[in-house]
Formats: sequence, C-alpha cells, structure tokens
Amino acid sequence: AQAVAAPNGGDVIANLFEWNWNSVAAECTNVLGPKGYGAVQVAPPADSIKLSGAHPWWEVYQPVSYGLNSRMGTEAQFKAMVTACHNAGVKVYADAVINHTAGVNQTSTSSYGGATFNPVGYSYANIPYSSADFHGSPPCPNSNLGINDWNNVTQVQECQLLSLSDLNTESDYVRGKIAGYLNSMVDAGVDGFRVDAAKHVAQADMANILSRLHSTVWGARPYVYQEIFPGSSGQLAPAAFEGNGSVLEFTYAYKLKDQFNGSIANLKTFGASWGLEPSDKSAVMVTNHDLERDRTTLTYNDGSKYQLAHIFELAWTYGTPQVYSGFRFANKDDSPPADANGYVTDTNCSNNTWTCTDRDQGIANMVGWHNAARGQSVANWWDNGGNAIAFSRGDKAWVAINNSATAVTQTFTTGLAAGTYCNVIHGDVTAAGTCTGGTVTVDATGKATTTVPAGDAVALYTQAPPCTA
Ligand code: LAG
Ligand code: CA
Repeated sequence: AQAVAAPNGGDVIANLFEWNWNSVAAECTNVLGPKGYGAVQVAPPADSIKLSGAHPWWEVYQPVSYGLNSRMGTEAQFKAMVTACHNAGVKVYADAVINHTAGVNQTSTSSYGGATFNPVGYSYANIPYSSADFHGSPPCPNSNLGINDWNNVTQVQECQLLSLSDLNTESDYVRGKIAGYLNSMVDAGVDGFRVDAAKHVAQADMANILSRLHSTVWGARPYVYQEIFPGSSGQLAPAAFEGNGSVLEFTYAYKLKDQFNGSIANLKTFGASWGLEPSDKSAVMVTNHDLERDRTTLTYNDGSKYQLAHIFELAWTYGTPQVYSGFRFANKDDSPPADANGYVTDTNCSNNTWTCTDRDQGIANMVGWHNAARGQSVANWWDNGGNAIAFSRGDKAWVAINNSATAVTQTFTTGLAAGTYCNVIHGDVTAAGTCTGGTVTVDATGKATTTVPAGDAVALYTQAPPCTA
C-alpha cells in the first residue's frame, strides 16, 4: 500500500489531453492541487500502435498491449505521476480503451512500448489476444464487420468501430484481461476511468468487467464515466448505460455552445429539462478532444466565449465539471508536440503550442469558487434578457458573466455578506489578504455596484484567508 495524502475533496476534473506523464505530474503539483482541482484525466496509458510516417494523436486509441510504457512515458513515469498527483490531493482518472485494439486496417507492427503484435492477424502476443478473442461474423451480421446501422444494438456493440478490432467482451477470458489491465492501474493508484467507446460495449459485459475491479487506494469504487454519443434510443441511449456509472454529457456541451453563440440569459433553466442526463450521472464539459476537432462545441479558437463557458460550467450546479486543456492544431490528425520518434514532449504553456485552459487565471480561480459553493443553491439570478447574467450560490459565492460586446454596469444583489471581495477572474488573494486584481465592495444589504467588461466576468466568494483590501 502506498502512503498518500487524502484527496482534497474537490470534484472538478482537469482533462489534460495527451500531456506526457512528467508534465501531468508537474501540473498536479504546481497548479491542479493548489487551485483545488479534484482530479486529472489523462490520455490512454497503454502501449499503442506507432505508424510508420506521421504520428496522429489518435494512435493512442489503438492499444496493442496492456503494458504501461507508452507515447506519454514509461510505466515508472506513469506511476510517479499518480503519486505526485495524489500527494497534491488530486485523483487520477485514466482514459480506458477497452472496446478494441488496433485497426485491422493498419499494417504497422511497431509500438511505443515495444509490444509484439500484428493487427491484420488479430495477434497481440503480450496480452495475449488472438483472433478468437475478437468479434467476427457472426455475431456481427455484416461481412465486412463494419457498422452499417448505428441504431442496431448488435452492430454498434459487436461490429467494428472505424475498423478497430472489436474485442469479444462476452468471453470470460477477454473480460478477465480487460479487468486485469484496469486493475493494474487501480493498484498503481488510479481512481477512475473515462471509458472510451463505451456505447460499443454491451452493458452486461461492462457490468461484469467493472464487478472485477479492485477498490482504489483510498478505499472507494473507481469513478466510471462513459463515452456515449447521444442520438440513439433504447439500449443505445445514454440513460441505458447509467447502471454502470456516469456518462459524458455531449448534449450539455452542444447546448452551451448554442447559448454562448445566442443568448446566455436562457441558461437560467439549464439542466435536466433541456434533455440532459441526471446531474449526478453527468460528467459535463465545454469540449473534449473529439468535439474541438469536429467544431460542434466551443473551442480555444472562440476566445472569451470559451473562457466564459468554462466559468459558467464551474459556477452552475449541474454535473461533475471538466476543464479541457489540449494542444493547438492546424489539421485534425496533427500530432501533439513530440520528438522525432513520436514520444510526446513536455507541455509548454507559453509558446503557443498547448492550450493550458486549466491555468487560465479566471478558470483556475473558479475551481476554488466552485468548491466554496458546494451544496449551495443558485440564487439571486439576474439577466438583461440578452447576453449578461449574474447569480449567487447561496451566500457563499457570486458571479456575473458578460458575453456581449459592451460593458455592463449594474447594481447587483449578490447574496454575500458585506465586505471587500477580490474579483478572482483577474486577481488572486495574497497571504497578506490583499488582491492582485480589482476588488468589489458589497454593502450591508448585499448589493454591489460594478462594471463587467465586454467578454468578461466578475466572480467573488468568501475565501480563507479573506481579502481585506
Ligand atoms: C473514441 N470514443 O469513443 C475516441 O474519443 C475517439 O477519439 C476515437 O477515435 C474512437 N473512440 C476510437 O477509440 C480516434 C480518431 C479516429 C481514429 C481512432 C483510432 O478520432 O480517427 O481512427 O481514434 O486511432 C483512425 C483512422 C480510421 C481508421 C482507424 C483504425 O482515422 O480511418 O479506420 O484509425 O485504423
Ligand atoms: Ca464492441
């Protein structure tokens, strides 16, 4: 057993997409822990295929062994990262690719960790898997093994997604191998999993695999949130997977984009009535690595709207929120910054290659705001009927968001006790109790007169130590 600090109790997930393990470790220590993030989501940790030419980011979604030497670092670096994050109070959730191995349409036989495999022959010697461990036809009714009907349960779950070799998750052997892989991470301290392509694994198979998982080093069941694209009904609808854990809320991300491109005053009722999954089952997000590439959500290209959407997500009461930090790309298939052999290099947040959203001063400080507001209901809603809103969370925290092109000056009812508050969107409270940015004064009746600049926000909360000047 590992000696670890207790988790800090926060629930916000920083999704550090394809950051290498050393960079994740440093971020946990220097940013995520100090700012109150509850967890970090990391890229798929298994060894994966390495193509012969360029190295698109999606190589890691083609596992070829369950060893942990990968594009993001060695097994030792992975384990050191988990320990560093735990020591910073931050849990670690790994992206788990368990529906499939590499594409049967790939001819490369090299990997980042040195595994022996041949995708064309369904052969993965290190696990080992051979062709009997994959779905063929039957059960897939299509002779090319592809998915033709995306509303047909058998095709979606037992044919090949994108020609990726589809594991026979009905078999006890395969279930045992997948559970063994996941348990190797749990035993190393991993606290939960983003389950990749979960819609493509039969619910009964997933339930069986999850039943085999060990408890985490902190004595909890691993947190499971499943990738289920919406759009199908019945057994393929997000709700049909909730017996096995939470689901990533794609509808949340799509609707948030619509409102920030329309009128955020509508967000007053944002929640289950909008067709979202139940709050306690929803892992909500502004974007993720797929959505920023298909441009169906806000992305780092959207400037203040992207920042303000994260601020709203952290202030609102719905779901378990994520903050997304990836890398900049010109083309959809671009590699993350990597060395000549494709191994991802250390994250650099200042040379315009990575998008370190988790460090954005306003977003990072909203994590503390979010933690302070836990358990408090939304109150004191205000909007201008267009693109400016404000609300409090009980008497603990208050925010105003201006998604319009003109400044808004207003006397707001904040719900806060009288005092001087640091606007955490642009300031940090120092040890001496001063604010490095602007302050807002709340009067004895809880009112504050302030200006929210265009494309900006003002956020105040009761902090310790308090801001005194
Ligand atoms: C996911 N969720 O269900 C990931 O979020 C998504 O990023 C993954 O696709 C997908 N499921 C499979 O894990 C990504 C890329 C695909 C890529 C795939 C496998 O978006 O473009 O497919 O990872 O690396 C690529 C090629 C395909 C090819 C396939 C197999 O684009 O043309 O058929 O590899 O060789
Ligand atoms: Ca499947």
